[in-house]
Amino acid sequence: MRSKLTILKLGGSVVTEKSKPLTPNTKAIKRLAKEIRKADSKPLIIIHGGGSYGHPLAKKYNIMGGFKKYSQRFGFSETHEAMVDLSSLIIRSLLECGIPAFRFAPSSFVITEKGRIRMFDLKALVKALEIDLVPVLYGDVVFDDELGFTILSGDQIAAYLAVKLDAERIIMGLDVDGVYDSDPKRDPSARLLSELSLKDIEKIMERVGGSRAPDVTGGMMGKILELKVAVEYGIDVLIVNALSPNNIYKALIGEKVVGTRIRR
Ligand code: ATP
Ligand code: IP8
Repeated sequence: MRSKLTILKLGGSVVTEKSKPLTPNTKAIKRLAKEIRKADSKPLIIIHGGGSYGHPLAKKYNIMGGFKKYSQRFGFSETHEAMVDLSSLIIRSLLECGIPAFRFAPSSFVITEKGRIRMFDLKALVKALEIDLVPVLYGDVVFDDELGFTILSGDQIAAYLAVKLDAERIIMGLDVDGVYDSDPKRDPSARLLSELSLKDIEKIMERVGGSRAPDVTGGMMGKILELKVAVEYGIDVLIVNALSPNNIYKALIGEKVVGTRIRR
């Protein structure tokens, strides 16, 4: 039987101003905390992305490509600290709204191998869920068996946890209404795909072509590639626009909301 666990991923495009380095979207963070409180969905794990906190630093120091020179160690630490800062802003807002949020820094208990999760110590996380804490994780720098270190995305964490903890659903909050047949920010005629099956995903991949490795594909394609694993396992995924007020609330309470539903 499913645990009823919900995994909520708040994209970096929502919790930060993605085009302005180290700029949070404080208004969205505070509103989302209120929506999450109002929905009172339990058990819940919140994961957030890097946006303008993690990505510019990770790029500057080429953390994704692995440990090549000693000077990168400062970038490794700075990227992590930026994520801790962003996470603190989010956790503070959640606490102020009466949500018992608790930080789990992935770099402390996850090891990857060529960017894919190899070891993930779930014990403390499970203990936290047992007492109704709301774990907050995020895309982070991580130690990697092959690369020395790399970047682990919040999307990979979301799919991994959903499968390992037998979650009921993953809700992804983004700055667009869902998955379109092309990037809606570049193509004004892009159409929203409100329902997607695994077969549809295969077709979309074929059309996009080339970018099959989730750790190098950015934006929506990388996301879908990561989520595919959870969908294959039977977990429902709902992608909604978290910049539109009440969408996350509605999604959490199971009310109909504009978005993309991905099912097996
Ligand atoms: P982060 O990685 O910082 O957490 P995020 O998860 O919020 O960010 P992005 O990685 O920025 O989200 O991906 C969302 C972006 O993907 C949208 O803003 C959109 O411009 C872009 N995109 C590309 N192709 C598509 C598509 N087919 N449908 C919808 N969005 C798309
Ligand atoms: O934004 C990446 O996580 P994502 C986090 O979920 C960093 O892809 C540190 C760039």
